[in-house]
Amino acid sequence: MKEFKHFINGEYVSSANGKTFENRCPVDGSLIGQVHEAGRDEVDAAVRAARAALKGPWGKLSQAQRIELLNKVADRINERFDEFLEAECRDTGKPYKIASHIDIPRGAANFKAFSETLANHPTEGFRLDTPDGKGALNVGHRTPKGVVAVISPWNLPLLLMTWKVGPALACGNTVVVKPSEETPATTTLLGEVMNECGVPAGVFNVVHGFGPDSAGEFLTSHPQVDAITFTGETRTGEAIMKAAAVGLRNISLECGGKNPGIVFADCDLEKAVEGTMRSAFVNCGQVCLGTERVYVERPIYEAFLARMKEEVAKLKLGRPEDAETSFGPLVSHEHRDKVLSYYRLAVKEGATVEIGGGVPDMGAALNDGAWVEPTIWTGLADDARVIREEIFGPCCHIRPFDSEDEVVELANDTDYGLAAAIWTENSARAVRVAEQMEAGIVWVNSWFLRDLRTAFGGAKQSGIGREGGVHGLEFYTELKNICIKL
Ligand code: NAD
Ligand code: 6OD
Repeated sequence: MKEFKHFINGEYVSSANGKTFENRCPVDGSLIGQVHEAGRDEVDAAVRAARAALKGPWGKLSQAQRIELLNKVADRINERFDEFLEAECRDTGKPYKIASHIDIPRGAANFKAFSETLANHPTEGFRLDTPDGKGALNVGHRTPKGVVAVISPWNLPLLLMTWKVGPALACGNTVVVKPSEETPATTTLLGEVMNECGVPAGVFNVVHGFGPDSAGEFLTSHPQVDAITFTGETRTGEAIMKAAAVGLRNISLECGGKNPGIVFADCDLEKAVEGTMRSAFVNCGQVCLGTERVYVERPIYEAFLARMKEEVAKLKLGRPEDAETSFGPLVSHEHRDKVLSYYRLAVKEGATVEIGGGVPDMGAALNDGAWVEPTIWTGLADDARVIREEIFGPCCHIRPFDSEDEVVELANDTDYGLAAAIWTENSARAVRVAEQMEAGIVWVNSWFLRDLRTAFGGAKQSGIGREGGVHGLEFYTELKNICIKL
């Protein structure tokens, strides 16, 4: 039985209020352990530790020394790869095959990539002509924002948490992380790694708990927090934005999506099927960038649908550690209830269930897990709730279209604006359509192909701000202009 404690000022601590909650494995519903739930006292202690660390040894390190430490953290995650992998897959149920290629390697890479970006980022400089002819030099100087609150979700727990912690620390900030209540394990383990690598106490802190009236709310409303970076649902983002308004704290929001995939008749059909399969079903469809609306040009619509159904039928449901498993359970029974409510709604709204639509029989050992079938629908109206609301499950709706203008309008007809995927061998068309997408990220003939130097974030209700590469510098640092009269 595991016990997940808070990590504050370099030490694992219990909650003074004695409150804990259960952490269960979604594969079979078994109990993993108990998680301590932070009260205001633990959150306050974590924020104070983070603030003190800004002025301690951490604040005195040069950029090169910080980068060296963060490289060590990345290496140590890789040395303890199997422990991170096991912990992540137990919490989420995701297949080892996927987490060992995506989640854990990116968890490590996030500590290297941003350090490199920072090390190579030029200082801004302008020479100003002045009436006396002597001029002035303007030099941009960046300082850390201070204490950054990191609120992360459960779908890619280590990847999405380190995607924020990596750049925050590279820029010299300190952090207090509140991981999702569903997935406390890898964030807790990272505390050990920080200590092993000699990261000073108070630089990386973790508090566990829920959102409202719990650790999430206590942290985001703490007056000593200077900036808040959040990944999660749009409605939660709204609540956090309200909390950030008090004291005008900086905020970065990476929220939900209802992303379109656009498949033109001139695509490479097999590439488009393979990419759309991944974008709809990898991680059991629990990826914010995933494709829940697929639009296919009419001449290849029937062929595309048939190939998708063949591939869905081949998905191998099973235990995370089995080498053949390509499809795991949803993260929790609570999330399964939500996804299944959309499965029922789709039928009520008139969908044809092309494949799936229910709960698979996994056998006695796994039937208490949070399993659902991968599902494809057709025939829904464009204003159906299933087409408009984010489901965050292994499902997509496939609809034919007849012209480029029509599909651009359909794709953009959403409150969200995170990502889009376009499948065509016509590069002029690809660029033309990509430029019209109301989304922060557009992939052409690919999906989730990540270059960490690029901007990441959403338009419309998918978020505010951009992280990644130099864009993270804007959020994680304060840019000061120093003007020197010559
Ligand atoms: P969620 O919004 O329910 O929870 C995210 C985190 O916020 C959790 O740690 C939760 O405890 C905390 N939280 C909840 N209410 C809070 C409050 N009032 N104050 C402070 N903290 C609070 O999201 P989730 O269910 O964990 O994740 C799924 C959602 O995340 C989906 O909508 C998905 O699209 C989105 N997501 C977006 C991105 C992106 O990069 N845009 C990436 C991954 C997931
Ligand atoms: O790859 C990333 O950096 C990233 N932020 C991915 C987000 C995935 C959403 O579920």
